[in-house]
Amino acid sequence: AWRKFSPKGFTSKEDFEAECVRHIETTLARSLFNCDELAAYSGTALAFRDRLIIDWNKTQQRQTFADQKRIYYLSLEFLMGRALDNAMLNVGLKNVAKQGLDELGFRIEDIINQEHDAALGNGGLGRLAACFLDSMASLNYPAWGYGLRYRYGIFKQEIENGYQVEIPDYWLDFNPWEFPRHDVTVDVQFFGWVNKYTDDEGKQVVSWQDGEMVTAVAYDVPVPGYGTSTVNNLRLWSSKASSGEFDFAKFNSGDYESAVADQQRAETISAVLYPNDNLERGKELRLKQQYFWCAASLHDIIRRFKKTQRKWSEFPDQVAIQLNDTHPTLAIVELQRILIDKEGLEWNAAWDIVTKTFGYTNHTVLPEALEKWSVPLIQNLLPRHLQIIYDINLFFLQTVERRFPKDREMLSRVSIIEESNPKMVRMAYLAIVGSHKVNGVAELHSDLIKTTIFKDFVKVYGPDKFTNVTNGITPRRWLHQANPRLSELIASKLGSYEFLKDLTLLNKLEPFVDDKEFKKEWAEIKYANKVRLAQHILKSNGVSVNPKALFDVQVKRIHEYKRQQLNIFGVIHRYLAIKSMTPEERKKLAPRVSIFGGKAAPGYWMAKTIIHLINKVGEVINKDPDVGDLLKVIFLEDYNVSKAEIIIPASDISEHISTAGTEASGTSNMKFVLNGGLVIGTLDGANIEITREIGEENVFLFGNLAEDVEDLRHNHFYGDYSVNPELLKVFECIKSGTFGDEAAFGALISAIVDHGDYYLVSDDFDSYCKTHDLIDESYKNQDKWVSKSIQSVARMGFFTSDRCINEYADSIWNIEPLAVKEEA
Ligand code: 26M
Repeated sequence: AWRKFSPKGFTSKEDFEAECVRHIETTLARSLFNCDELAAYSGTALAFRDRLIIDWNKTQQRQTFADQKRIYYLSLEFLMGRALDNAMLNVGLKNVAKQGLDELGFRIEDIINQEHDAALGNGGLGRLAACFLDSMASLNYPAWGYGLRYRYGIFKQEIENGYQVEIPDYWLDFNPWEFPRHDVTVDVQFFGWVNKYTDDEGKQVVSWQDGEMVTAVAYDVPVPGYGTSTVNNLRLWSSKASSGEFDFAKFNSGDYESAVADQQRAETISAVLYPNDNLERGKELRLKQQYFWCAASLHDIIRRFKKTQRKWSEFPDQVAIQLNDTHPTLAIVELQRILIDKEGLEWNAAWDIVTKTFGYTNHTVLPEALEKWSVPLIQNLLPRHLQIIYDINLFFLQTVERRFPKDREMLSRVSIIEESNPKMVRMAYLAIVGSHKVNGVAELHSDLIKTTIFKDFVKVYGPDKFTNVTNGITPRRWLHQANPRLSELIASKLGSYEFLKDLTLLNKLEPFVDDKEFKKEWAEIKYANKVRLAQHILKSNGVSVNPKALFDVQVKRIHEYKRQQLNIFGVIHRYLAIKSMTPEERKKLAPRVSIFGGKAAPGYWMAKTIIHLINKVGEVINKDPDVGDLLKVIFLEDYNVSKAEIIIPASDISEHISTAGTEASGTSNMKFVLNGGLVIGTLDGANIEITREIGEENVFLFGNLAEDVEDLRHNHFYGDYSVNPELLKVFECIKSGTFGDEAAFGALISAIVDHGDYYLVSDDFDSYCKTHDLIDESYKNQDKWVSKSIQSVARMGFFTSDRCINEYADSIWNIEPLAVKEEA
């Protein structure tokens, strides 16, 4: 009977308004008289949240009742961005809200823009996790995400005098999308010592004693699917001091300050997201974060498993855990510890369960990004885990020895322990040994890990343990939400929005590649998106750019391997060319806007220098009267998910120009092409598969191949080698002070001239510039350009994260969707 009175949520415009107002007045206790856009956002979010909660509860009940295998996606990063627009899309009442807000005197876009991004991630890896959650819910997989509830997400970037400045991102003031579960807690132990003894019955007992306890508190975030009532759960852990007797004793004995200090130390664990991307620094607090989150998540998963009353051997039939990079590798050790120390299983039986449960995804081959933790650090923080790691290694090396007798070299190469000083635990090796499947994130990358960093493990386990799952992106956010007009145009030709669920249907656009009317609308939408970005640029940078110019975009984390330096050197090269042209020659040139965006890790000095150079080059070029509209250089501050949603639909060309073999996949390449942009790129990561799908004629490829990189690097030191002369002219220009403060940029030049040009900037420079000239020529033929754009979109079906998740489900998780009977 209570169901009758339970909130069903609104369906009409009037009911929406009533709900929105009710929430503003009662939930938020605010007067309608000063209802600003933030209040309207809050009311709208709460109204949609109510609708989600109903389906969320049902989904959780249904999944519990079905009692089948679940997938647990462990990621230290979930780069979710904003939630409201996505909630509206999935609930399906955006239009109702639009009309309602209109009547209340608001524009829905302004209301959506009030929301703070949930920026709990650095870049590609974190955004991939967010796309995966969207796909798993949309495909009705029973899936949970587990992560950390950072108080501070990735820092906000400001540019001051051309330099990056980091501002803390405190984002939790008002977050209607999280639900604190103060009753769902796990106590997590650190430090202490290991006690091995024989109990009264003569049994060997191992116990991890004393140390300190920190409590993990669950915060749940609903993850709605598109076109389904499935709403999955993202569980984020927050740290707080345990309210054990220990603390009470301190408070009571008058040691108030130290008790408060303990509390703060506990809360520090989930305080801040580490802002590194592809760089490992071995900080103790980072290891604490990792264990805290792994221990809490595993405890939670086991608690749920135990309710089913099954035997331990059935654990892998109920639970699949996917490790997003090596960051959660301690979960492997923790599960083994629980099974043998707490549940009394034999080592082998336990280890069999562990390896059947875990899968490991590798996201990088860069050596500086591979996690290693020092043995003394682990010894101190997690003494029992270190013993188990040594045992895992011992048993592993014994099997290797049986297969490769007397190959001592092999043993030391594959050992989980690196015999350095101090000794180090190689987390990727531990992740491989503890998982049944290891995957890379694009074909080239998956091949490379098998032939380079993990080649010995292919010899040990055979090739079948290693597989590829090429990344994908969710077309809901990256097409429909970011580019509603393009989505609508596509739907008008395809007859429905079904392509948002089955992206391969985009191939039905191919017949329109030469349709005049369709091409006109297609081009108009791109132009409108460029006008919108131009407005944004004017507001944020004070620079007026011509929306008719070719928009050339590179937005991603700043890293030497991604080669933003190649791009800005190319821009300077273009600037010099323009300066030396006659007015007649200039008239023939296609106007360009070079747009950059991205954050540098705060400690990554070279990356910060690249940002500085881009900004200084922009200052000079943008006010040079010889150049005018022919070239503008823009650095967009604080690139994040919601900025990406504006920038990506507005690009004509985007740059994916990493040194071949270094970018595992890239995912923004997929987003740009799906939005009708063309790409310039190296034969790296997913660029290769994108080219295969959309056709070589639709991609501007350049540069050396991955297979040649090693020899080229060698040649820089030992061959008859000289830096590209056109690039040297660029360096002369910088050194002459054209962009001010020439000393500031010396390191960028000497990395190439004096230090071996590790990223092959000089080797690829000529090919890069010539390809840009080709782009200029192609852009002049707008008709052909638009056809390429349409044809590319038509062939992008493969790159949906739905396909990707189905591949994981089939080849790694062995899990089926849970059918939903939709109510009439
Ligand atoms: C390491 C140590 C301390 C703090 C942070 C880190 C760390 C954080 C993020 C290390 C690596 C991190 O992410 C790496 C990453 O984003 N890799 C990218 O993954 C994408 C999804 O698979 C790929 O598309 C990109 O090519 C790859 O660079």
